Parts: sequence; structure tokens; C-alpha cells
Amino acid sequence: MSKLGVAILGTGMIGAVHRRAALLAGATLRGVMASSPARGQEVAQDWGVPKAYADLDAVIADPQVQVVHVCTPNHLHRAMAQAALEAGKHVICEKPLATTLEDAQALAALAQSTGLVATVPFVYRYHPVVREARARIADGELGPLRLIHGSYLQDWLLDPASNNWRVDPALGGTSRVFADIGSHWCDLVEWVGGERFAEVSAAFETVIAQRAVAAGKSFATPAAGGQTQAVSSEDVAAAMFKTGAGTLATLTVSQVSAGRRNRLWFEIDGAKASVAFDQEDCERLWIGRPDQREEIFVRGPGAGSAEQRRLSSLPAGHAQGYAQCFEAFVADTYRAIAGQTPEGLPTFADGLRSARIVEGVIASARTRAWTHIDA
Ligand code: SOE
Repeated sequence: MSKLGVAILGTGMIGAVHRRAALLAGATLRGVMASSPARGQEVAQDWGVPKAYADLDAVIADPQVQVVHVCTPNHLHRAMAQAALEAGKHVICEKPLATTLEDAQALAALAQSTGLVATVPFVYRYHPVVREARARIADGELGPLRLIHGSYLQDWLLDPASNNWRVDPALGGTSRVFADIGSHWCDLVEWVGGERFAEVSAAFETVIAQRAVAAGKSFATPAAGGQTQAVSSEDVAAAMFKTGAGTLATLTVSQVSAGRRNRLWFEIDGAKASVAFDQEDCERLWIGRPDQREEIFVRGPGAGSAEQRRLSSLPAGHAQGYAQCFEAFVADTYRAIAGQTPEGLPTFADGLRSARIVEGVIASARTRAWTHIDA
């Protein structure tokens, strides 16, 4: 097959992650589009890419582009992903797929009707030991599920001098911490555990009410002059879920927990055994059993489930992490474009599922009532 031609829209931290993964998966980077033409030129030169597109029309008119990576702030996802799909291009769109349920529904329906490959980077599915946990649950090793619990904690917005487009509901969407990272936890736990959340009771808090005016960069950068602005999106959230099978789940989410940088942690407890995963210690899976029979499963290509071994691209002891997850996700997306059906590839249908959960969580936090989540 000839090399896939790729365009990357959005050149912040995550755009650069997509770029590396695309190159490693064998694609050719045809061009980039940034927040301004000047920034686009700068990045194109930096990355050694032939084109800096002036606008979206130029991207979709480029016949050398077969795949569009949408890595912009959330409010732009709908228009960009839609234009690319309508132009017959495959799409990888960052999460959350859209800032409203209606937009996510429209994108998922469009992707399905075109038959193009449309994926969303719920990349934590690509940790090999996460695949091991999923395989063991599917094989019945845990027995019926009894309890699901965990948290996703970060600290990059602990300092009131920190700000970012994600904090602004007009750019990031109504929910911040839940849609940004709680969405990953829910996707992961539903996918690993095999049970879907059917209802939720949630609460949000904005613990830092004023932040320095955002300086417009991708991540926390204090603006000059000391001006502050009021914040309305949540810094922390707590949610209780019930799955369709009746299992209780609890989740705590925060972007203001000192010392927790990207700590996605979950435990799934079954009648016979439990599994626990920590994203910051992602080479090991804890398997708990009664009578002191617990086990630590170590990532590597030599043992474990087929998917664990497939995604172990390095020998045991040669640490893999977030970057390899992203690379495997992008490589699997390109495999799907080539007609294969890689296991566990998160698509726009999963992006829509996530939007339904986020909508339920927002509604519950507003009404303080248990809220149904559509299947
Ligand atoms: C910032 O909170 C962020 O980069 C998220 O946007 C990502 O989805 C998550 O994987 C890591 O943290």
C-alpha cells in the first residue's frame, strides 16, 4: 500500500504527539494547520512539513491527504471532523468528540453513513496490562463483578496562575475536568469491565474561582499583568454510577491534586479476584485474590493474553508508556483504513458513548439527582 497522506489540525502538545505517532506508523505528513497562518508556517518549518494550510477549505481540498487528525480545542471538533468526513477523508478526532451530545451524535451518524474510519484517542486502552485485565475479566477469572472504583487525578491546574483553553466553557465545553479526563476513566472501565453505566449521581466543584487570564498557549502559562478572570468549569468532580448489571462504581476526578500528574487509577473487584491498574505505574497489573494469592503481572511480549503480547512492542523491563499507547492507537487506525479490524479500536461510536455519559454527569451535577444514561 502507498503511504497514507496525513494533515494535522492543531499544533499544541497533543498535535505533536499525533505527529510522532503518524510518522512511526508510516504516514507522510502533508501539512499542518495552526491557530494562525504565522504559527502554521513556524510549525511546518519546525516539523519539516511541506504545507501550512491557511484554512480548513485548503485542508479538505488537498488530494494528497487521506487522513485528517483533529487536535484543536474542543469547540472546533465538530466543524473540522464533519468537513473532513464530507470530503471523503478518514478522521482521528481528539476527545471529547464534541462539546454537545447533539454534535457528537451528528458526527457518529455521519461517520457511520460514509463508512470512513473515524476514531477517538481513548489511548489508555493501549496499555498492554490494561488488555491483560480485560482478557482476564472476559475469561471469567474475576467472576461476576462486585464493585468498580478509582480516580483520575492531575495537578497542572492547582496554581491559580495556571490557565488554558480547557477552562473556558466556550472553547472546552460545559464540563472541564470530567469531560477532559473523567471521560478516559469511564471509557476504560466500561471497556475493560464489560459493563455499561446506566445511571449516575454526580457533583462538581470549582475550587479555584479566579484564575490568571489565559495566555493562549496549549498548557498552563500565566499571562502578564496579573489580570484574573472568573472560572465556571469544575476543577474537581465525584460520581457514583450503577451499571446495567447492577454493579456500583465510584470515581473521583481532579486537576488540582498536588503531586498527581496523570494518575488514572482503577480497581475492578469480582467475586473471585480483583484487578487494579495505575497509569503512572503502567508496566504492572495487580491481581488480588483471597488467601494471600495475589499476583503482579509484568508487561512483556513473552506471556499473558494475545493482545497484551501484541501491544508489548518492547521487551519486558524496557519501559513502555503513554507514547507507545498513542503510537499503537494511530497504527491501529491506519490498519483499519487498510481494511483490517484491530481489537479495541475506539471509534466515533465510543466518542458518542462518552458524550452520553458526560451529558448524564452534567445533568446530575446540576439537578443533584440520580440521572439515567442512555445505552
Ligand atoms: C490534560 O488534562 C490531558 O492532556 C488530557 O486532555 C488528555 O486527554 C489526558 O490523556 C492527559 O491529560
